[in-house]
Amino acid sequence: MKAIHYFKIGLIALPLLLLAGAPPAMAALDVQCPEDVDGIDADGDGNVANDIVCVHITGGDGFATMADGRRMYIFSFGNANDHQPLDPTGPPLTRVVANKALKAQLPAPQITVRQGQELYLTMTNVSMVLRPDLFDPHSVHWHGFPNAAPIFDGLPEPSPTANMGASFTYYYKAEQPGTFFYHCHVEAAEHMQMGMIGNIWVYPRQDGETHTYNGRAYTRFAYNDGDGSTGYDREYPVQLIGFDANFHDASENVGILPFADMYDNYSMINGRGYPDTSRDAPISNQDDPAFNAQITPTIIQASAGERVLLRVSNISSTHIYAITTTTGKPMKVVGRGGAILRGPDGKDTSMTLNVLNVGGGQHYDVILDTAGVTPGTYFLYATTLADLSNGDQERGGIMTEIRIN
Ligand SMILES: [Cu+2]
Repeated sequence: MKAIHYFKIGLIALPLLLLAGAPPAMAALDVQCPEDVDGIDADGDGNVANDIVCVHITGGDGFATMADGRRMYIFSFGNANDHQPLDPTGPPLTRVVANKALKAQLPAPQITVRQGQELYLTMTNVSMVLRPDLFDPHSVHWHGFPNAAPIFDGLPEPSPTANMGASFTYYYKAEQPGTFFYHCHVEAAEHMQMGMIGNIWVYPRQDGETHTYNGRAYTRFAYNDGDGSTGYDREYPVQLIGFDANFHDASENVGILPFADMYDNYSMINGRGYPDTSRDAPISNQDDPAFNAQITPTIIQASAGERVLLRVSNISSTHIYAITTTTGKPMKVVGRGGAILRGPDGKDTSMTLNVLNVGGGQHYDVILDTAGVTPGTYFLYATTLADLSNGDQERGGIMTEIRIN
C-alpha cells in the first residue's frame, strides 16, 4: 500500500474567512501525489523510492511571438508552479488560477518519465482570460499511448475534462518507451490549432546499461533494442506545428472561427520559425516581458561523430511536413508511433531516408549520425517551399541550424 498525501492550496485563508463568518473565497486544490513506499524498483534504476513522478500543469491562454515579430494569441498548457517535476519540498502551490493565467507555453511543458514509473499528471484549467465567453473545458490526451484506463484518455466523450477553475489528475503507468506528444482533446481542431500541444517521452529501462554498436559504446537508447542500435549521445525535440494567423486573430477578436479555411501559414519547430529557431534565448511574452512563453531549445548541436536522436512529431492540424538535412548524411528512422521498428520476429525494419514525411499525428525516432561530417553549421529544414515562411515573410518557418563542432 502506498501512503497518499496531498498538497493543500488556499487553506491558510480558509479558517480566517470562516472565523470572520464570510463564505470561503478560495477553494482548496488537492494535487494527488502518492509517495513511493512500496520498496520496489519499478524503473530498474537502482532507486526504490523514485518511481512516482508528479507533474502539475495548467491549461489556459496566452501569447506567442512569431519569427516575424507578430503576436499570436494561443491556448496552451503551462507550468502550474516553478518546479517540474513537482517538488514536494518546494514552495507551496498558491493561487494557481490567479498566478498562472495568461502564462501558456508554446510548446506545452516537456514531460519526461522513465519506463516503469507512474506519472500523476494534474491539469488545472486556469481559464481563457481573453475569452471569458468560452466555457470550454480542457483535457490531456497522451497521443498513441496505451492508457491504464479510458477515463485518463482525455477524449471528452468517455473521460473527464476540467472546467475553468477545476483540476483533474491523470494516472499513467509508463510501460511503453518512446517518443510521444500530448494535446488537449476538447474541441480538438480548435484547441490544437490554438497551441495545446506538448512533448512527452518515456526513456527505456535499457537506459544506463552499456551497449556497443558499430564500435561505439552507448548508455542512452531510444528503445530497449538489446543491441545498442538505437543508442545516442544527444536528443532533441523536433515538434512540427503550424498556426493559421487568421484563425488565431478570429479567436482573439471573438469572431467566427474559419475551420473550413484553416491553413497554417506559420510553420514552426518547437513553437519557433526560423531564424528564432537558431537563437538560444527564450522568447518572452509581448504582454508580460517577465514571462518566457517559448523556452524549448531548437538548435541541434553535436560533436562530430556523435549520434543525435531527433524526437520528431507533427501536430499540425492542416499540414504534412517533409524534413531533410544538409549534412549529406541520411536519417535513420529507428522508431515510429512510439515503437521500435522491428518485425514480429525481431527483424530490423528501420528505414534510412534522405527525406522524412511526417503526417499529422505521426511521431518518429530519427538517428542522425554525424560520423564523417565536417564540423560546421548545417540545416534541418522542410522541403516544401510553403513551409519555409513566417506568414508573408520568406526564408523562415521550418528550418533550424545543426551545429557540428
Ligand atoms: Cu483545451
